[in-house]
Amino acid sequence: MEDRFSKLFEEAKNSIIEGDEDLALEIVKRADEEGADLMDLLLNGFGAGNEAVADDFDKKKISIAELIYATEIMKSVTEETFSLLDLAGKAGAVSSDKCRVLLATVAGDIHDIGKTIVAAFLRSAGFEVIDLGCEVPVEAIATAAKEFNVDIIGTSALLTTTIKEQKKLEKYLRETGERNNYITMVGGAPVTQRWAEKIGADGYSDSARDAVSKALELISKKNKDR
Ligand code: B12
Repeated sequence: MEDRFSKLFEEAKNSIIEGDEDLALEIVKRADEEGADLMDLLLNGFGAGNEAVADDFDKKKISIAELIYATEIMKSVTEETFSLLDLAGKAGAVSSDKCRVLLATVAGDIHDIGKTIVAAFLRSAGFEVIDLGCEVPVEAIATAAKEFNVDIIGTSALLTTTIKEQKKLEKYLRETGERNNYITMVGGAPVTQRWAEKIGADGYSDSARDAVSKALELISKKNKDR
């Protein structure tokens, strides 16, 4: 972040903590006009606010209603940022030699903020992304992967009770003989490299930035192995 924008980043953080949607959207507009890095602002300005709210929720300082409210503002800000960066729903805008990624939050899980950020990073790196949203059952993920002929399937799980869906997907793909058609990637707060290895997924990352480099690494490895 450039020094001249440090106040703006602080204001962005506070707008999420204070739950002030008008101010948050006004900050995005101002940042765009002033030439700030909007993705940096989203992740490290508004994102810092999101983390602070998450911490407060974990420490029981705020209620679930306040958390949901802050989350909704974070989503509006994310949408506004993506639309200014022309990243929203860009599937199809990429040439056919670019890699196609299917993303979904697994069945029983409604957490989609992290996955949406991963989708935006992949799109900005030139990947074509099909985002199936949240609460997506394994069978639906596999059907869509085949229909869209994707290279990578990435799943997100935020609950200790739902990460087992990632294991279920690996098993399903193996049993239906489709496992070798795809690279699989897993993510979400409770997911670890160890978990990825245990279930037989090809890649794991704990951040959107690393998800892009991991995806590129796995694609180039697959191309070499061909
Ligand atoms: C926001 C939030 C919510 C919001 C979700 C809104 C939304 N649309 O997403 C609301 C309020 C709706 C919610 C509901 C619930 N939540 Co909640 N929630 C959170 C919270 C505070 C933040 C999650 C978040 O957005 N993080 C920010 C993003 C950017 O990070 P991220 O998701 O980890 O994603 C990054 C990486 O993991 C990675 N990544 C993510 N996905 C992928 C995918 C791939 C392929 C790759 C490569 C990488 C990758 O890149 C991302 C970007 O850097 C967490 C606490 C926490 N500190 O994590 C609890 C938390 C996840 N929730 C929790 C719980 C229990 C629930 C509820 C069951 C209700 C409740 N009692 O709170 C319900 C779940 C309902 C359901 N069926 O899903 C628990 C889970 C506990 C557990 N061990 O299972 C947590 C940990 C809070 C807690 N300490 O209790 N929640």
